Amino acid sequence: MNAAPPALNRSLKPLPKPPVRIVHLGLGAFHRSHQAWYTQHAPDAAEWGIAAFTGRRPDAAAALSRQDCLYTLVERSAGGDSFEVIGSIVEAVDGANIARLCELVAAKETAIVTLTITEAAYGLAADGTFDAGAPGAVDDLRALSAAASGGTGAQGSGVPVTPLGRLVLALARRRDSGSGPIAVVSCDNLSANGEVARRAVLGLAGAWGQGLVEWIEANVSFVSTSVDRITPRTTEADIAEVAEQCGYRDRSPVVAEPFRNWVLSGGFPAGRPRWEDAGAVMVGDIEPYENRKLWLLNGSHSILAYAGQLRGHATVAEALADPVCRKAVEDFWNEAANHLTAAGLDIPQYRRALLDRFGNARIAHRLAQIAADGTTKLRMRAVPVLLAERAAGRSGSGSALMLASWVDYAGSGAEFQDPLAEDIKAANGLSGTPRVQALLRLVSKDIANDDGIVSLVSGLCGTFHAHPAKTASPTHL
Ligand code: CS2
Repeated sequence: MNAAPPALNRSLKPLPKPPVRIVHLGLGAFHRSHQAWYTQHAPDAAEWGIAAFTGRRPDAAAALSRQDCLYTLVERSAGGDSFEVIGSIVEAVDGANIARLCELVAAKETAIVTLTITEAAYGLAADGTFDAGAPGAVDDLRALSAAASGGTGAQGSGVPVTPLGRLVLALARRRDSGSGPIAVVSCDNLSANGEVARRAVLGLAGAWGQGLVEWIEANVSFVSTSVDRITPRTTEADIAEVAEQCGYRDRSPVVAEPFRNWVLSGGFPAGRPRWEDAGAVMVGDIEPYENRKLWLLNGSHSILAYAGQLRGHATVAEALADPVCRKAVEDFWNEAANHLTAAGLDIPQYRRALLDRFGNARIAHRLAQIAADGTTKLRMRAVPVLLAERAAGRSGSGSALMLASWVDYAGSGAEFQDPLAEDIKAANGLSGTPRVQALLRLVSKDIANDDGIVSLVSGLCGTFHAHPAKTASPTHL
């Protein structure tokens, strides 16, 4: 019988352990395949270690800590896998450990806080404003007040629940410690994500009081980024493959496509790694890049997620191979391309590359994973293109079809996560056009108030049929 392979840790793989200068909120697979990879590949990697905090659950931090924060990045191309041990994360912490978060953010050496906290976690209302009455904000404000009056940090008192609540408290500690300016870098798929982060942080800080708003305005640089690397959830088969191919036990490998992209815009007042030498791109105006990625990649992902599942598919590659889904994607891309005209975007090449990336069947990217948080995602992926098409005098049916596929999916009985799940349930109690309108209102008031759009979307409902429908023929395509 073969002996069990040794566990992955820093004595097995003695990688350098740089000092913490980056704090990350949202320790998950994407952070590990993307920002941690870029940090490891920067030429000054030896100076930049990451302390990564989990979101709701401590599990990922516990698993990673057991192997000294090392993990294997499996780069999965259509032709095969390659393996690399990543060591740029040097501390993995339970997100509820607010004392450690405050200590690290307040430390002079810390220069950057990066965020992958999901689109929905920014908690802004559909019109982009901060809502102090939202459930997360109410709980956070209670906790922040307890912290300000000397809360112990024990259960419930002084421990903000949301990542942004935690960040606001940690920024207050940085101000108190006099450690100076810092950059907050949003790496979530939102347009103008730096600006969104700024609004959310300032909104909460303002509602809390404490004079923090002025300090943040003067000392915190909110950097906008466009991030890209398809990173499906790790499976038991991936874990077994790493053991077999690498000869060690890694309970937390991460799998990603070979492609990666990071565009950043904004200042780093306390310095940053030379990520550009690892392929990141620093730009003055991020909007064209951001829209290209959010619309072409994420938008078509959402179409595939809803239409694909309605037609009985489970992964991106399966759905894309279905001509009905593929046509819906191409139609939407044609609409989006009308509004992606900045020099250098090379949309035809970008589309070709996407077809290759999505078609990589060795990456089992689950549609159910992409279907989550539709109300927040569609607001950025479908609505801007739809409104721009209509403003140009065209119907916008390609973008409207993305919304219709979500409306149908929301009524299909499939289980899915959404920050407005309760409102979706209530809207589903209606029928016909009023139901469609109530659902669209959760995505954007602008479109729900436009009768032409509501009737366009209503007319497109049913295009992909209810599942199981792999064999059904399309009616509208
Ligand atoms: C996906 C993204 O889950 C989703 O909504 O569209 O996570 C997508 O895979 C990444 O943005 C790729 O960079």
